[in-house]
This record gives sequence, C-alpha cells and structure tokens, in this order.
Amino acid sequence: MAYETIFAHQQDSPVLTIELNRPDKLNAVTDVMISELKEVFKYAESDASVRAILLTGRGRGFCAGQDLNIARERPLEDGQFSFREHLTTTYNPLILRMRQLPKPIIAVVNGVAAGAGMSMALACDFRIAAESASFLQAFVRIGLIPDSGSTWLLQRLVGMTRALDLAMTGRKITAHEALDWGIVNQVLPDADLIPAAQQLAAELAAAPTKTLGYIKRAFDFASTSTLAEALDNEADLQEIAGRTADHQEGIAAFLDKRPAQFKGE
Ligand code: T3D
Repeated sequence: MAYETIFAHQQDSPVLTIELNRPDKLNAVTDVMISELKEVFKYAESDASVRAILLTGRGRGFCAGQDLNIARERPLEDGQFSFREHLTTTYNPLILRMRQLPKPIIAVVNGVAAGAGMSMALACDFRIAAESASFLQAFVRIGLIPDSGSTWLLQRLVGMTRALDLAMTGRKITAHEALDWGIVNQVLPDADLIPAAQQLAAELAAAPTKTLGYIKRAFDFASTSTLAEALDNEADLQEIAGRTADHQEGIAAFLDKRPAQFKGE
C-alpha cells in the first residue's frame, strides 16, 4: 500500500501494521496523514483478511500531534480557516472510524505521544508502550483545549481528577506513570516492544474477530448508557454473536477438549 505520510503492510498475515512516517517531525500530523489514516482504516474494516491492527510511529516518536508549521500558516484573520471545520472534517471522523472499526487496534507507543497523537493512542483498544515513551496533552501549551476525543477518552481511562491535571498542566508523563494511571496496558523495554506487540496482535487475530468487534461496540455504548440500556444492548449484540460460526467452534472446541480454531466468521 503506497502512501506519502504513513507506511502500511500486511504481508500474508491477518495483522495490518500502520506506521506513521514523518520521523523528522516526530510524526506530526498533516491533513494528508489524516486522509491516509482514514483510508487505511477503511481498508482494515472492509477487508476480511485483516483481523488486528498495529499503529506505531517511525523514528523516536509515536506522534507529536498537529503539525505546528502548518498551523502557523493558517489564514486566521480573514476568517478563511475554521478550527471547527478543520476538526469536524479531519480528526473527528478519523477518531470515530477507529472507535467504530469492529477489529482490535493496538497502539504501539514507541516514543512521545503528544496532543492529537495522544488522542489517537487513546482511541485504540490496547496501548503498549516502550519504557522511553511519554504522553502529554500538549494542547494547553499552545492555548488549545484537548481535542480528537481526548476529553472523552482520557476521562474514561483515568477519571476526572487526573484527566484535568494532564489537560490543564500539559505536563509530560512517563510510560510507567501512564501504566500506573491505567492509560497503557503494558510497558516494555524498548527492544522488546515490537515483538511483544506482534505477539499480542497475533493472539487477537486468532480470536473470534466479529465478537471482538461486538465487545468494542458494547463497551463504548455502555460508557454513556444506563444499566438498563446496556443490558438491552448486550442482549441485542449477543443475539448476533451467538449466531456466528466462531461461537459454534468455541463450544465444539471446549467439548472436544481441543484449542478453538476461530476463523473470524
Ligand atoms: O485543527 C487544529 O489544529 C486543532 C487540532 C489540534 C491537535 C493538536 O495535536 S494540538 C497539539 C500540537 N502538538 C504540540 O503542541 C506538540 C509540539 N511538540 C512538542 O511539544 C515537543 O516536540 C515534544 C514534547 C512532542 C517532543 O519534544 P522533544 O524535545 O523530544 O523533540 P523536539 O526537539 O521538540 O522535536 C523534534 C523535531 O520535531 C523538531 O524539529 P527540528 O527542530 O529537529 O527540525 C520539532 O520542531 C519537530 N516537531 C515536534 N513536534 C512537532 C514538530 N514539528 C511540527 N509540529 C509538531 N507538532
């Protein structure tokens, strides 16, 4: 798959790897990068051969958020640039696409994740970080509020007290602090990050893929619903999960005392 600002490869595997590819700028985000990410996540959703996705950055950064060289050139005075329009046509649909993608996405945080780069990591289903990784809600440092879903995603992960601390101070936290706070699932020595991510992705790719999608949908729904609504939604989604071939395979494998061979169907 040929792109300008990302690198995506699958190589006869159910795992699609997406690398942000502007290493000299710590993978700062441009509109082209957002378009390319939307396109590659669309492919990931529609192609049945993809059963898990890794998102990482090339070089020493994961992603430094919006490219500020581009931001500086915006024609603000004459009203030609609208932040609202920019967000609603670029970052917002990307974040929604990631959350609505019915397959697991693992953020492999190889270095600093700042601003919308941190938001992108938060929009993934798993975050595993290198010991040298760090996280910051950089927005406030340049007079902006957290966006790209950070107000919603961060608060759900760490609670209001810690979310406001990070959002209002813009301070950088280490990978180990992020682990303590429940922002990341795992912290690994830098050299072990990619092999561990690939192993996790392979495990997830061998799981009942459709069910993972329903799990993601159910948890996102429940985070803003009442208990009664969540129970009802669980019943709806179980109606669908219970009719997958993988459910039948799961039962058969259990009763046959053998490992299940899920096909994602
Ligand atoms: O529509 C909208 O615009 C609203 C949406 C906003 C979304 C956002 O993401 S707002 C937040 C934007 N991001 C930031 O404010 C972060 C800016 N970067 C930093 O604060 C620091 O670079 C880091 C803390 C991330 C890392 O620091 P450090 O010391 O490890 O690296 P560095 O030396 O600052 O950066 C290395 C290079 O990357 C450097 O380039 P150079 O001097 O070697 O040519 C630096 O300028 C460049 N770089 C880093 N971040 C960005 C960037 N270039 C453009 N945009 C960046 N965001």
